[in-house]
Amino acid sequence: MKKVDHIGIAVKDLQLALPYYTEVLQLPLLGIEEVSSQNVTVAFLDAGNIKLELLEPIGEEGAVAKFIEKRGEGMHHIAFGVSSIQERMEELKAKGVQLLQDQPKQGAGGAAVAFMHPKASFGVLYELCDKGEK
Ligand code: CMX
Repeated sequence: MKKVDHIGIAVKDLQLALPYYTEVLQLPLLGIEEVSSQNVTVAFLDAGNIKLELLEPIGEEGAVAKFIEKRGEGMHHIAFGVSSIQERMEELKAKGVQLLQDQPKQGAGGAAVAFMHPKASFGVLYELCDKGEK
């Protein structure tokens, strides 16, 4: 794992949550994007070395909607920036780590993403995020 790329935070309503981040904490808003493969609308904020990703559910079926229903708003996942995601996934699988999919999916900004089951990571949902950078 090269570095933490972003921290995902589940919110019920992006428009309600954003002013806290942009006006109170004064973090620059980098962009807002709908990620239909994950049933979320996301907003990225610049927090120095890493980004914060606010995740608002679209509909009631996705992972973030379920998370908020069960656990409320708050920290949802930590994303590691990686290169060659398929190889990283194979390495993790060989070490017995349960991944949540066999193939990477398309995430925000066109990155290839995959998740490790939180049960495999002592209660933390980790994402691998490959933006094609070396
Ligand atoms: N962090 C830590 N633990 C989590 C968690 C999270 N974000 N989400 C669920 N869990 C825990 C639950 O508390 C539960 O633990 P217990 O069995 O002790 O109660 C266990 O994992 C199973 O969870 P669940 O509520 O039964 O929910 P599901 O099994 O339906 O889904 C998960 C959990 C992680 C498999 C699902 O959320 C998933 O597939 N996540 C990956 C995709 C994703 O999160 N996408 C949204 C982000 C998109 C983006 O960044 O663009």
